[in-house]
Amino acid sequence: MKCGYVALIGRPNVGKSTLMNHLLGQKISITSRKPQTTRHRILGINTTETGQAIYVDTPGMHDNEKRALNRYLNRTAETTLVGVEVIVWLIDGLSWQPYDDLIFKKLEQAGLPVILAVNKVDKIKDRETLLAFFAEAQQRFAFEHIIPISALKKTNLQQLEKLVMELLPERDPIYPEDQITDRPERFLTAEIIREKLTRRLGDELPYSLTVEIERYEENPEITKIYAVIWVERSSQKSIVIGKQGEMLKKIGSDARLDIEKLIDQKVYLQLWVKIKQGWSDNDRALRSLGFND
Ligand code: GDP
Ligand code: K
Ligand code: MG
Repeated sequence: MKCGYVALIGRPNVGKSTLMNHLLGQKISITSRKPQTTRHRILGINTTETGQAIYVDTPGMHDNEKRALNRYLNRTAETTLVGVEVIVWLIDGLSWQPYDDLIFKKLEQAGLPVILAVNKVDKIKDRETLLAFFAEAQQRFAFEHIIPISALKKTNLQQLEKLVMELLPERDPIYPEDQITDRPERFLTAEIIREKLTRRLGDELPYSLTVEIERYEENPEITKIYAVIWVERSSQKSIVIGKQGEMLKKIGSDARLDIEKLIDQKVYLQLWVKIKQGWSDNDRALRSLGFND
C-alpha cells in the first residue's frame, strides 16, 4: 500500500480547499471567494484500493506579514512543508502573480516531489490560450509533473489522485479507512458557521471575524449547539445581526442545514454576536481563540 502526507500549497483563492473537498467527496474545508477563508491546517484523508493520501489544506501563503493573523497563516503554511512526502502546488490557470515566483523558490528548496496543478481551466474557453498558458507555466516552473485541472468541475481529479498515489512511499495506512479528517465535529461546526458568514456578508465584514462554540450537546434526538460570533466593533455587530435579526437568522439556517448533513442528525443552533476588540492584531487574543496550533 501507498500512504503519506500531501500538502496543498498556493496563494489565496487558487482553489486549495475546493480541491480537497472534491477529492474527498465531502465538505470538510470551507471555501469562498474571499482570500483567507481557510485559517487552520486541516487534514483530508482519502483511502482508496491502492493507498491512503492524507491531504493537508493550508491557509494560502501571504506576502503581507504586518498583521499577526497573516504571520500566523504564513507559519502554518510553511510548517506544512515539514513532514509531507508530496506537494501539490496550485496556480490559477488564468494568471499568475509575482508571488507565485516566491512560492516556486520555496518549493524548489523543499526538495520534495511537486505536482504543479494548473487550476480553473474551466474558465479558459479557447484551447490556444490554455495551451499557451500551459507551455509558459511549464517553462517558468520547471517541475516534472504538471497537470491541468478544474477543482470546481472535478476535471482531471482522478488523474491527479493517481499521480499523487504513485509519488507516495510504500507504507501501511496511518488512519482507519473510514476516517476523513483529523478535526472534531465541534471544529467543523464552527468552520461551517464562519463559511456562511463569509458568504452572506462578503466584503462587508473584515477578516477579524471568528466563531467560537461555547456548548456542544449531543442528545439522542438532536444536537444542540451554542456558538458565539466574535466581531471587533459594534458597527460590525449590527451588520451580522441585520435588520430585525434577519441576517443572523439566515446565517443560522444556512449553517444548520450543512451541520445536519455533516453529522446526519437534527440540529438546534443558537448564535450570539459579541464584541472583542482588535483580536486579529494581537497575538495573545489570537491564542485565546485557539489559533495556537
Ligand atoms: P483557497 O483559498 O485556495 O482555499 O480557494 P477556495 O477553494 O476557497 O476557492 C476560492 C474561489 O475559487 C471559490 O469561489 C471557488 O469556488 C473558486 N474555485 C475553486 N476552484 C475553481 C475551479 O476549478 N474553477 C473555477 N471557475 N472556480 C474555482
Ligand atoms: K478562499
Ligand atoms: Mg482555503
